[in-house]
Amino acid sequence: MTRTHRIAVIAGDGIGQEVVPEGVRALEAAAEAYGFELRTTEFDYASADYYLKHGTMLPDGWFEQLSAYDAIFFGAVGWPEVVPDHVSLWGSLIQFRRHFDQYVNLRPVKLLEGMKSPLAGRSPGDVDFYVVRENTEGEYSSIGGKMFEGTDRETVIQETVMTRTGVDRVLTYAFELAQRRPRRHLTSATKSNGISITMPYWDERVEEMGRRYPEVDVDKFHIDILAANFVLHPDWFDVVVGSNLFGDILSDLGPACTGTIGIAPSANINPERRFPSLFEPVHGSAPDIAGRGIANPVGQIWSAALMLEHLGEREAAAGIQRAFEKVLAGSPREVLTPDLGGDGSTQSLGKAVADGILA
Ligand code: GGG
Repeated sequence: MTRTHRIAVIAGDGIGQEVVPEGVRALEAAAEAYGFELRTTEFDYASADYYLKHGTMLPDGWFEQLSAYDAIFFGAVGWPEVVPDHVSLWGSLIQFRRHFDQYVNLRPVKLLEGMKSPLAGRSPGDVDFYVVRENTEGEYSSIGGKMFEGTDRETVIQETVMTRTGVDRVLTYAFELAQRRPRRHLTSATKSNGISITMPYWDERVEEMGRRYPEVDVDKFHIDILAANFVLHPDWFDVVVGSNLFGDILSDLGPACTGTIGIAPSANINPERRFPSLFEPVHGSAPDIAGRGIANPVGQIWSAALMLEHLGEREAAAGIQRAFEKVLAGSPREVLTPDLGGDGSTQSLGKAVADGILA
């Protein structure tokens, strides 16, 4: 019997419109090469265009509509000329993450053959780790308010939320991931000297969890020196777990150390599979290059591989991974996008990967 996967495709804003078709091209090639059926449905919401027409980022009934899919394949959100960034993010991606309880944001960081790391003396194999970002609470909270607006007593407050359930479940995911990796090493990111309530709480939970996973070697770092060590010693890391904000920052910094964030993928996962998980590149809508056809599609294509792995298509996921790694390692300039030192396009790179999947 043919395996069928129903995928909701949401390209969103800016370069999301350019890289998502290349991700879908890779998925279609994988379906053909590995013998499964892909049923994709495109949605135009979660975009500035939709907001302009409807005054909202999402339609009524989006939750029921997207719940009917096995996964969501997402591009990027953000077009600040039209919608303030916090309105577009809170009106779309954060709704998906929260309502579908996608409490793990898994972001692999890997220096691949052919990539030019800005770090001196680093070669493939030296950088190969995961950032596990808490994805439903933490610093991304809408609890707070403004007082005395427009006066010199103007006051703004925004709270950080950490719940025991929320912290423990993402730590459990990270510890279990570390336990399956050969090095069994977990690094926790906090700032417990300055942020004196929530961050020491996170540290306590790490210590408690560490007692349940004695075979995992645990390091705790303050975020500032951890960021420095991403640049100085990226080879130290295996699984790095952090709060919503710290995980977000580290998962841009990590890929930047490999040469470009254009290749970085992410999986917003509901590990219990009660709801669809969402797969998107780490990068945003990049208004500075949108519409020029030069965005790197590999972050989107790698996200497609993570999605297939989540859906149980392990061989197909590995096939996509092999294909883009080979293209990055040995393609002429005319295939590669400018962030990779080439003068090719989103489509030339996407096509080369799809051809590789089918080869
Ligand atoms: N594809 C990811 C995307 O659109 N990112 C926009 C952004 O600002 N995201 C913030 C976040 O991931 O929390």
